[in-house]
Amino acid sequence: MALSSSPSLTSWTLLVLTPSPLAGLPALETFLQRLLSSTRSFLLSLGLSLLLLVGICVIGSQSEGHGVGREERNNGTSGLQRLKEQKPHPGHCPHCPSVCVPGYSEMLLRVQQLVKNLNSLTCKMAALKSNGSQNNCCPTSWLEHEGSCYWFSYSGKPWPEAEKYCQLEDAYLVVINSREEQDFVQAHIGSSYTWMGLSDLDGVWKWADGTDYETNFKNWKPGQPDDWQGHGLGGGEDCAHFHPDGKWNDDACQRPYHWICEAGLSKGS
Ligand SMILES: [Ca+2]
Ligand SMILES: [Ca+2]
Repeated sequence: MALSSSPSLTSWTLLVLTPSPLAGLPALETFLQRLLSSTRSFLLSLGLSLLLLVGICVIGSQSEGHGVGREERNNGTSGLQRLKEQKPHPGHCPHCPSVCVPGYSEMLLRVQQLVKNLNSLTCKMAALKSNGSQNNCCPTSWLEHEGSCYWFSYSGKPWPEAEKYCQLEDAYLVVINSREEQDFVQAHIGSSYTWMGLSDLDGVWKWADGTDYETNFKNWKPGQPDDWQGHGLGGGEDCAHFHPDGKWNDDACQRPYHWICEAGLSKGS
């Protein structure tokens, strides 16, 4: 009875309770606004933390500079160099290493890491805003270094499968172009035997991205490559890998070694 006596109220109730096909759009907008807002807040707080750390470093450096005196200034050592060269002083806190106040060098490393994180976040924000058209960042979990992105595996695969894995990631097994790149990779492979993008499956050594083998950087272990056939796996050794010390060896391609993918910096997601 009450419903039939209030037709307009019933209509409004139905209108409010019936989901509209466009109702998701404002909610999506609100969600995106909140997402952007929270990201901005995060960036802002990260920036403030960075400034605070830089301030602490500068103040600390200046206060120490008063005690260092003329000798160091005469030697021309900059405050930054001193921070880089300074080693932790175990005598400060011999019985509580886990709770020691970080030294300047450690603080400098943290500041540098914060700067890297901030750059990465800024890059990803720019990519988000441009809907991916201006993407110069490495994907999450890839390391950026000197214009390339690197991904280090946590498991092992035969060389052909590792190469396939990288190709599916729009990348290739790592190509070492310089001593500098060798040092970077070497610092991240730990104690694992690790495949690189170098093979001579058809009898001629070739890099995975077409880099010329003869003129390119090399770091073979003495006596390698030797195409050894005594391993009993059939054939010789046609795929190159890093030893834990960074030196290269050719080995049977079916061995399940770790691997590294490399891609240009334009790769991102
Ligand atoms: Ca390379
Ligand atoms: Ca060998």
